[in-house]
Amino acid sequence: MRNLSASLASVVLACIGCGSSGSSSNPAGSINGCVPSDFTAAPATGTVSVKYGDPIGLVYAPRCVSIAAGQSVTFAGDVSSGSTFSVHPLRPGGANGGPSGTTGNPIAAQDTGSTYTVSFPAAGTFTYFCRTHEQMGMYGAIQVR
Ligand SMILES: [Cu+2]
Repeated sequence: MRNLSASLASVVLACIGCGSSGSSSNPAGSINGCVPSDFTAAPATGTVSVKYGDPIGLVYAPRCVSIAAGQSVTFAGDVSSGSTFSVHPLRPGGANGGPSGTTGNPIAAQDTGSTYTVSFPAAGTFTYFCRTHEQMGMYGAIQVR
């Protein structure tokens, strides 16, 4: 009986993790958890920073960002918190097999280092995710106008 209780507790805990990251952050019609109204406009000039990993957690922030064509985005992990691409491998595309967005995604896979800057020359909606934590809601999208 003790083993059964422990098993049930594990299942419950696992499902709490699923519920908090899955359906609620990836509504129907969204792309990597972003609906059109989610895309926050970045400052009109300069490089936009998207943070990831600890200390903010298994997320990208901002998750849904809107930039102008020609702007760049820097994915920036806090090394002192252990947030690198080794821990959070960056991948272009739709998380959990979802829609990948506009073709010609300029984001390249990253497995080492902690910061990566990528330029977006053309309009579209470009997706990315963490290969390790995509099922936990670690993904986002960049809308280029
Ligand atoms: Cu990750």
